Amino acid sequence: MGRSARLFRYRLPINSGSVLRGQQCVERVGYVAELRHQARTGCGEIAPLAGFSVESTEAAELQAISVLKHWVDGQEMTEMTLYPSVAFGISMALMCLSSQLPSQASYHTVPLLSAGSMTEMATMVALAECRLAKFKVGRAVPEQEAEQVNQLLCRYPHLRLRLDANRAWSLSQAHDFSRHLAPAHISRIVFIEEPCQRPADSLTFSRETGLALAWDETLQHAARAPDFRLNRLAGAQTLVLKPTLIGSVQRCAQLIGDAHAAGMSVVISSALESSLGLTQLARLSHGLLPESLPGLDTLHLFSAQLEIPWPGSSLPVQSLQEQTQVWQS
Ligand code: OSB
Ligand code: MG
Repeated sequence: MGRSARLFRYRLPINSGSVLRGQQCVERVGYVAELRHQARTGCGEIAPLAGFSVESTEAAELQAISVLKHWVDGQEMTEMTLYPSVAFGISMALMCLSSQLPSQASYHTVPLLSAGSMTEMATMVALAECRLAKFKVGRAVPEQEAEQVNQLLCRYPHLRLRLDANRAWSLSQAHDFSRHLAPAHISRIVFIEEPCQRPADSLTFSRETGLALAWDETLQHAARAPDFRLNRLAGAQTLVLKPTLIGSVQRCAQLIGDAHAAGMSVVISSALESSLGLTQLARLSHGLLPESLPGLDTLHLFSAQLEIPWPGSSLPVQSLQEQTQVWQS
């Protein structure tokens, strides 16, 4: 067959504080599967995210090894039910092996802002020439956060915002937030992700305020059901799709097609992958969603990149060879 494979475990220092409330992590652990066939190679990242993925790191490692063994032996893999992170990484490695992943991408993602980053000079410079940013809310008093959004939109008249509350609010807190938004700003909010603890409240909030709604947690959760149907997610304008939490590239493509058919937009987003996974997600987004800007601005949380640098990033790059090889065919 001429097939061989390796699995690497990486560990990279990260400061996830501004993105993951509560679930701080100081080290990101994940895997890279490397497939070889004759002179070609393809890599994919398998990195379950604690607090978001159902599978543990250890379970993903065991399953990845078993899938790689199957592949090296030339066995059919289509019948295997895989964890989302494993399905994503392996399908991505296969795509790369057969040169199906577009080599082009736009590496302009949507800058990720939080209240803390707003005073930083680098943020101000980036915003001056940026038309779309993402602002994390649901961390402080809703009224104050609305004020911050107002200030931001006043200061940068060309800016539009995606907001993300990660289900932080009750319906009444969500209304506290929207009441303090300047009415002229409502239309410059492209969407708000998961405003309320309960999805039903998010739907009510969106209907009552005219703020467009995006599902993130609700999508990742609903997509786990074996009988998942997209019509369960009706009422939102946008789906935020994290491939590491959804599954194979083919499944992501199917979901995107279904969402578009139902009149919804889709944004591909990071689950804190390393630069290797993030650059692949940028290429995937370019191929599947050429009109949509992905939410991949999470590399700055890391202190190092992995093997494939993100264009323009000055972070040091660790090679795959420096990581732990946990399996080899
Ligand atoms: O809440 O969207 C989230 C990253 C890891 C886990 C959860 C989330 C995120 C992000 C990624 O916010 C950035 C983005 O979507 O723009
Ligand atoms: Mg989100």
